Amino acid sequence: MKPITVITKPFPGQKPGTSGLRKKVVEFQQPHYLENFVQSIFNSIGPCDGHTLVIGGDGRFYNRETIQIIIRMAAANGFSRLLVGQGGILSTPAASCVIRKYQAFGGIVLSASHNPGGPSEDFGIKYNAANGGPAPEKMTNEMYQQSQNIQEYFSVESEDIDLDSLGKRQIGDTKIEIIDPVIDYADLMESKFDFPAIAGLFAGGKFRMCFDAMHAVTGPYAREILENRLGASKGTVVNAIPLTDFGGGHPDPNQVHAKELVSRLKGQNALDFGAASDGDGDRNMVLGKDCYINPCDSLAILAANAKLIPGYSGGIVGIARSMPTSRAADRVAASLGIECYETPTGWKFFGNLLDAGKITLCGEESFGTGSDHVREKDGLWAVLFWLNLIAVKQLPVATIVSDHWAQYGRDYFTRHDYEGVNSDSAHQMIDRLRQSLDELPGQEFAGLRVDSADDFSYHDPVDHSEATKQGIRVYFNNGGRVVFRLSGTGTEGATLRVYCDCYEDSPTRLAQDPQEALAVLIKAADQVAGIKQSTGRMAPDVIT
Ligand code: G16
Repeated sequence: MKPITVITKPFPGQKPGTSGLRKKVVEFQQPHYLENFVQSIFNSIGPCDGHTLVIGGDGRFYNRETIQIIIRMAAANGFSRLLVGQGGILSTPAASCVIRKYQAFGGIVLSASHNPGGPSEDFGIKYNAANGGPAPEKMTNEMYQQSQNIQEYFSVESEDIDLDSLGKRQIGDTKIEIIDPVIDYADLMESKFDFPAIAGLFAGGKFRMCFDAMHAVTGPYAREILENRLGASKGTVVNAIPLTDFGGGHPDPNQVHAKELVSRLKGQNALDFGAASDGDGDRNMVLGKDCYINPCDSLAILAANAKLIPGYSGGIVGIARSMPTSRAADRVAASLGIECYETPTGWKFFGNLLDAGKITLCGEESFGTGSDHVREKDGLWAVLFWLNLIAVKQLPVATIVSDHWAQYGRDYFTRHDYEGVNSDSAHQMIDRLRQSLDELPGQEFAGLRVDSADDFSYHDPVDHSEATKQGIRVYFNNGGRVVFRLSGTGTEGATLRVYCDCYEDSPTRLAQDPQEALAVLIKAADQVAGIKQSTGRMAPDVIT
């Protein structure tokens, strides 16, 4: 092993977004590009001497090559122990679990989440801190600063490490352990949920479900937990083999990209339960027979029923949701007499609240739900929570959902995404909205009057940091709310997200199609922002 120092120059734009640095694979493949960012991570968290680092990814194209580079650089930067998922695999929640369990210094997770994979698609890299959670903004800002001033990086000359067989390897003084990526996570799940009760659901063969792993990272996890430990029939998990290009699909668990699964939950021979997870296993979509559960409702329903689940039987101390997420969870929190925190989009904003013991559950409209068991959102955890709930209640999913609405009312919610729009026009549109905030109250759009409007800022109650410009909120006189923001995870142009939600408690109006229930609000949103004129699009690309 020979240490090497490589002279380099900064690349512009190595600024982590909502969740790490996401770019096209070809951008990462430029000489020194990846190495610069990895060294910037180490410079901002260092000194690294004597510490343990966890490394893994979602298996997408360029995962393995990147892991070899990171192993060499981690050895050169003084880490004494590296825990690497076998085959280079670790789902995002499993990485969080492993970091916490082995008290690592932190971890590097390679993923562009739900974005497609392959030589001309997306890649990503993110750092998770010692609590197992995404690096907070202070840390990612420091990484960016480092990347803009970098002059050299450190590596070693050594052979590639065998990533496929479990066991110990060594480069110089650095010990490398190739670990089973599933077992620690599966054990953690078993400690939280009533596995015998869930196994009972599957035992009679009457309860039928399908889990679509979308050829992404959760396949091995779902097979071990659902089929091996809980006894679901073989074949319950479909698209279970992680592929570098996700089989050419889009590993985004929503009704558009998991169409086949959705169709199996409809009609005469419909399954009782369906679920899907994304590229790196932190998102979830859950479905019942003829029933789609909006992630905002899912968070509220899990919170309302948490006491029925062994891992949460002592009750929950608080809930948090991202600002654009509907206010369904707030109603549950109010009835439980606990706090519901409203944070900016991004799981990293939940970390402090979880660490400080202020919340137990948290979630986002973007198919993310989680708890204090790790510091990431967790797709399979949400699926198991639902299965446990169904096993306890012995009711169809649709009944659990409608019972919830009957008790709390329903927060209709939809998100309209305009993808790959011209970045300048999108920013100009948001700037225009920002400048018009004072004039909006009192104005009418599509027959609705604006009550108030603002640009969301967050004051973290734990470390007192401020996050500003986190989304434009417009509140209307019918109780409806529209939020406009630009995505921080896209890699092409800009993605405009428009979130609409409105509360309804009339028992006769709880079962509408959200697009119909929110039709006027959607129209008002278009008029307030001039979406069609600014984007040149007549309709959104994705509706969730
Ligand atoms: C990431 C973040 C989430 C966020 C989502 C969408 O999820 O971890 O907190 O809600 O992106 O963010 P944006 O609206 O900025 O695109 P993931 O699953 O992509 O890592």
